[in-house]
Amino acid sequence: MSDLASLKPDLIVHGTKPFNAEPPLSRLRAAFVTDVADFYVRSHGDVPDLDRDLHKVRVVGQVAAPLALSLADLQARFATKRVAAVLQCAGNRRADLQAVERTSGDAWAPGAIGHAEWTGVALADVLHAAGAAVGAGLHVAFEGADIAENEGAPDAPFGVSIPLKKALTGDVLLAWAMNGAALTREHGAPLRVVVPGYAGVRSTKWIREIRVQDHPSTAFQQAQDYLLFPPDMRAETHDPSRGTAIAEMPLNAAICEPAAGATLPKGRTVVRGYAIATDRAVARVDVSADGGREWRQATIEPRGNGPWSWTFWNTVLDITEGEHDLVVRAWDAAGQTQPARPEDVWNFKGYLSAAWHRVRVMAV
Ligand SMILES: Nc1nc2c(c(=O)[nH]1)N[C@H]1C(S)=C(S)[C@@H](COP(=O)(O)O)O[C@H]1N2
Ligand SMILES: [Mo]
Repeated sequence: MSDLASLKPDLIVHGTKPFNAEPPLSRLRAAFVTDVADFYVRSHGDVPDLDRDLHKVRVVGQVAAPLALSLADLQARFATKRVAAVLQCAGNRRADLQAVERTSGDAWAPGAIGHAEWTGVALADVLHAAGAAVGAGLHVAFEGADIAENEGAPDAPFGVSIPLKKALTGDVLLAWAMNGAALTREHGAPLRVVVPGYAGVRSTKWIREIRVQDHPSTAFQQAQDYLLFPPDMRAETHDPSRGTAIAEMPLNAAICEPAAGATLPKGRTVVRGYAIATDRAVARVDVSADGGREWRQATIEPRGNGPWSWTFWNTVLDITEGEHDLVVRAWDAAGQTQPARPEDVWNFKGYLSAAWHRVRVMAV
């Protein structure tokens, strides 16, 4: 694992085995397309070592013609497609929920997110070539070549699923490159799934099997782990039937600069961050310098956003001497905004942490 840490020397490491790490927020905000070196890593087990030429992905289940495709087969048989998309962990910003009450999982700051240009083929094209069944209740299950370490359950191959309807949208990719370069091992080499708009967990790395079936994946990640639970549920009373499988990510925003706990000179202070509304547009970003009593509107930076990109925003606040709670909240094109308090969205697994983001600073 030390090799991964050395490839990503600036990341904040949550765990080394498996390697789980996120960039400091100033680095995350430094580029609209996140450098691979600054892109968070979230793995559930050891990184498998797959041969780029020999590895094949199987397409099976409710298909007329099962396939086994190497990377070269995919590149030769299907049109190459590029999609700019944010990938974010369902546990992004868990630290804010953890501050309310203990949750299971790593206390991610707002850096378990990144925006990349993915190159691959449309999963829809591959499913069509396999003669996949079509039907409203069908699902596409993904299995990785890694063995996930499952809390309270035996280790098993990583597995998740998405509805067939989502798989056929054309923007779901089998990707072999990130920002124009071959995927690195920790990001899923030689091939991964990218499901724009969905929690990162659905974007299966080291993909080895794609199965069309009439039910969601029964693997641990899908059936038991990545579920949003009501607030009364605890690890001891864990009942998967009371959870909702996490798919689309909620509206969210974070202040990347200044950093939490920073001491700054009083006066004009540049505040910068990101916002994301899944497939809706971010319509407005409000920033407060007094804990959320008064708000001003940040400037939304025009970047030629694709539908799955994030939004960068900035503003300048005039900050007086003393301690200040800087706060951000975004609004989407449907006029919805984020919940004010992490208390209101707390869940014991610490997922979908999307309350107003607060950063306490001291001006001198
Ligand atoms: N095979 C496999 N795919 C996986 C995972 C994994 O552990 N194994 N982790 C998932 C989770 S929870 C996230 S958030 C993203 C992280 O992708 P990244 O490490 O490339 O940032 O990969 C997803 N795909
Ligand atoms: Mo994740």
